[in-house]
Amino acid sequence: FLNLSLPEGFIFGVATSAYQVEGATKMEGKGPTTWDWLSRLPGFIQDNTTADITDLQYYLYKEDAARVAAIGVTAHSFSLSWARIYPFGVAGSPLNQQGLDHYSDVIDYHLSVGVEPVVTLYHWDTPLALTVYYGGFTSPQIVDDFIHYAKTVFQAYNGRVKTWYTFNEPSVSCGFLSQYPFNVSLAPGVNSSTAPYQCAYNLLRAHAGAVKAFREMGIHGEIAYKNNDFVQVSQFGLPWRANDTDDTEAVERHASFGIGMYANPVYVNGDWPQIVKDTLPESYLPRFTEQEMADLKCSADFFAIDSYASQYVAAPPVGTATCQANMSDPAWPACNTVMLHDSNAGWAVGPSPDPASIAWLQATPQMLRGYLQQLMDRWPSPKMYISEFGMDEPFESMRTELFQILEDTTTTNYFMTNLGEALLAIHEDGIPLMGTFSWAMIDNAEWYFGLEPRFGIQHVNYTTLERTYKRSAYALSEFFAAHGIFNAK
Ligand code: GCO
Repeated sequence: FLNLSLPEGFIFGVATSAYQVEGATKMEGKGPTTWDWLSRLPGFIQDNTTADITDLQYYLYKEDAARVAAIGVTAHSFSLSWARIYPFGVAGSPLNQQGLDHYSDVIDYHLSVGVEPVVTLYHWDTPLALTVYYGGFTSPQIVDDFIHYAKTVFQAYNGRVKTWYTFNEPSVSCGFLSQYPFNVSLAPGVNSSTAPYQCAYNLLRAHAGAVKAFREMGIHGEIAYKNNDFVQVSQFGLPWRANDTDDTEAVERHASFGIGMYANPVYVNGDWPQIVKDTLPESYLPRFTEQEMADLKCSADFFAIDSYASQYVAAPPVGTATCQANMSDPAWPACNTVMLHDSNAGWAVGPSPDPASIAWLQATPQMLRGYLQQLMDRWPSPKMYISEFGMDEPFESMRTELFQILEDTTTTNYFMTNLGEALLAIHEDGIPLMGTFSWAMIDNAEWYFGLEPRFGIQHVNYTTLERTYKRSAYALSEFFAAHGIFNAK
């Protein structure tokens, strides 16, 4: 008989990020962000929407917090918009008190309805001034500016926030730099093939510096960053042929050039993975000083993973599988890993036949246990969160009536299957998982893809801004209540 209870204090969380839900992009002293600008470039966002309004959570945060409290949610992971607090981003430039006060109100309101505020400092929305001025994270100047901003918010919200993140998915914000159209011209001295590595180097030093300040200032709570994989968004690999040495090496490279670029310095030894150092010359990838390594090592109190999809990794050629170019490892041949979706595994969504749904998201909840095990084997930590998981419902955009849209049965199945695997991971494998955060609390602006993909467990009518729970919201509520986790406030 399996004991399938959840540990006491397990978090029933939902997640959002500032750019994706806040709207109000020009209100109350906020400076423009790089995404505010990018979303105005014709054709940059697939459906030509901006996030100027999106959910208007900037003004509707009380409704949103209360609505998730009502279904039992115990935490909301959201990000602060740096440009609301420092409109120009630069250390020593004017502070926007209204922005700082706004998030203070947001935090207080969440606490008043029993929803723990989980705060991320940076979820990709760089103040535009920093991008224009010095190329954002491709410049070492960002390190001091970020630490300065971090200290301001630590001080302001200390004692009210228990869980903090410096960065969301650094491998995505750094990795996709090379695809931004402005990157080369706006980052002097940094060419687009080295940009992801300069970014990784600067971002990691900004992370370590912020965590050092957090600890020196005696800030209450725990801090980490949110991991994900590199080669493609959130895809993690297991070897396709279990005992094949080529496939095992492919997995090793995939992991090292992916999560390992960030997790190795923070959770292992303060340094880049060996395989990465052996491959990339210093001109590509700056080396850390002794002091930087000391600051990086153990600069996280727990391990957080944004877990969406996983695939098998193989060394090519394997059957008819498509070849995946590895943008992070220039020393590898163009076709170095093959990403395979296991269509025999009994859970095969994606790439969805629905042209409107997200192509990269190949949901494979049946692989979650193996995935979590690999993470803990490679980058051990006393505590783990699934800081995001979710999917957009296939064919949702083809449904015309709200009552049809609300029946997000595939997404519901995805959440339930993942949570079932999570229970087994906790009880059978001893994974120290202490919370999961569903992406997303509500439908929102999905970066390049605009408003069309709907990841929310609540539907948002973008004309009236009305929110409605979907099937998945009720299912999550019932699952957690049945396992003794419910916001009783
Ligand atoms: C991410 C993201 C979210 C996305 C989500 C769905 O961190 O990748 O935090 O911003 O919207 O992953 O694609």
